[in-house]
Amino acid sequence: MNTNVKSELLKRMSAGKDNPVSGQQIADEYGVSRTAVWKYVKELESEGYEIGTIRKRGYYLISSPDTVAPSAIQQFLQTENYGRSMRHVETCPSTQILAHEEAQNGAPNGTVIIADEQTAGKGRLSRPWSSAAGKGIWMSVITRPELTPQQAPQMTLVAAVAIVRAIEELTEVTPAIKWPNDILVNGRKLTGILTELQADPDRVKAIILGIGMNVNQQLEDFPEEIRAIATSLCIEEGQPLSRPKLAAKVLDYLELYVALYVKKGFAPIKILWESYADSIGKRVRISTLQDTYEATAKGISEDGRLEVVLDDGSIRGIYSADIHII
Ligand code: BT5
Repeated sequence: MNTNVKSELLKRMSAGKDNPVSGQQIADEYGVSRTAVWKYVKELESEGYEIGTIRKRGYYLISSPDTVAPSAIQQFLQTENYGRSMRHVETCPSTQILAHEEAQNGAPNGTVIIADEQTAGKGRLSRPWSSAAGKGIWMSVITRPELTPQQAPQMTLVAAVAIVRAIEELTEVTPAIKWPNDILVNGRKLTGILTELQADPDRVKAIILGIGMNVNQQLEDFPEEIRAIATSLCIEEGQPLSRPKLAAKVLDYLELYVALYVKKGFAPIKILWESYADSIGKRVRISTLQDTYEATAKGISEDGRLEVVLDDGSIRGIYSADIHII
């Protein structure tokens, strides 16, 4: 299916009744038949779009369904690669699993797997990720940056910066980043990132960025056990937000910042990241698989470790842990 024509059609139809889109013009521009355009219109209608027709002038959009289908997202995309190849499923255990398969089968850089619902969404260390149907953005982005496997963990921080920039652009909320992989709003978790790697010893084959964003949940949509710690953009803003628009904006910034990281190294990302970090300068409790201790967060190092000052004045760099501000 040529999603380019379909998403372009959708984009132009959004201009409203006064500016209908001529099917003939789209057909001419994209070198497809008039019937093919008509089929795209029918396809969009079957996906839940309400489309008006003005005789001899063309089509216009009356209303859109709440969907994260590729054409819904792609109409807003400004990327070169990210999100241009996209697979949407209604439901799956975890988009990470599908993304690993697709990556192994050679999916191109920027391929996105997105689901309306995950039945076994996963966090770090096999923790569960609640992924209510139709309420959030549950997606995995297959990236193939020219990085060494040692540089892969920084991609979590790159993704975090992209996500906060997208949220800032589309909403009034003030997001903060909690090292390494959480985006918080008013101290509650809005987004989690899971970075997984396919690599040879000295070369990255794919870094799969799993992004879970709570968008339109009400508090009761979250399982009881996370109601006190989770939030959604709808809860924070008091109104629902377009999931496809937000997904597209995240992909726009992700492509931009991954390119910046690959080209210029971690320094520019570090500056951005630290400007959004919630823990710098604060007293934190650090829990690793081995032990738990307290220290003061200082910043992040060039290789993405959280640097903390211990009570004896020594500095320690942490690769992986859970952090709580105390
Ligand atoms: C994460 O792990 O935060 C990474 C989450 C990544 C989810 C995405 S969705 C698309 C892709 N497909 C997947 O299967 N996963 C990725 P972690 O830092 O370990 O946090 C997990 C903890 O967050 C859980 O133990 C809960 O306490 C909490 N939690 C679970 N679901 C949540 C939600 N929807 N909102 C806020 N907190 C949640």
